[in-house]
Amino acid sequence: MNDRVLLSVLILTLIVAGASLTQTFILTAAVSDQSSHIDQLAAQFGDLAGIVSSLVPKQNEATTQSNAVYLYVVPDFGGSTYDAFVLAQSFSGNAPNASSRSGTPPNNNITVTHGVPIKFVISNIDTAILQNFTSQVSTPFTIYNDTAAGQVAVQYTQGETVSNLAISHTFTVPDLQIDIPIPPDTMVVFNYTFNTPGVYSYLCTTPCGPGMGLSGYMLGYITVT
Ligand SMILES: [Cu+2]
Repeated sequence: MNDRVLLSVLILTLIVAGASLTQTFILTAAVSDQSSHIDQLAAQFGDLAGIVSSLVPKQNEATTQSNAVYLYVVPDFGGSTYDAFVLAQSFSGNAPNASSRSGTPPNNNITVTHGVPIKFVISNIDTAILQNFTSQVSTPFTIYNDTAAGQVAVQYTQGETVSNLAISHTFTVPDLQIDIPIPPDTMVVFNYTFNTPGVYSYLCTTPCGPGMGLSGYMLGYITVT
């Protein structure tokens, strides 16, 4: 083999090796792109997937009295801007459409027994900030936030003043001075013992859209037996 042939073989080898390297690089880039895209989707739809899976197994549970009430605040539950309080156990699996007024409004009415401490767990998947809440606490509550460092609980005690807390909604029972602020993307927990049987309305007082004051959406009733 003379020098010229040797040089040609060398150049050809370099071209083939270079092409193969380029191909490997493109493939690797495509794969890592795709997995970061999947991670992004998972982060974006994590909350939604969470609520769907938590609602589905409870569809057929009886709406019996219980010492714990699990309530979700779902943005746009009844169509665009119709936010709602949703009771997991009475959700039929079909998303209602409040704006067209078709179908039956969802049932978010609660039944509890008087004299028994009831634990309310309100999970808010709405990320909107609609009001700055300032009030003196009459019913103590705890707000749970998920942060990069884990879950952070902030307790509010009776008599304490809440100042300019950024919230999406409230859980308010006007007749009983219950006024619980609900910040975006949080879980709010409080205990309450109803002393007198009767029917009490609960509602959101934050201007959050046409679901306000609409039974089955941002308004429901608590029957105390
Ligand atoms: Cu609201």
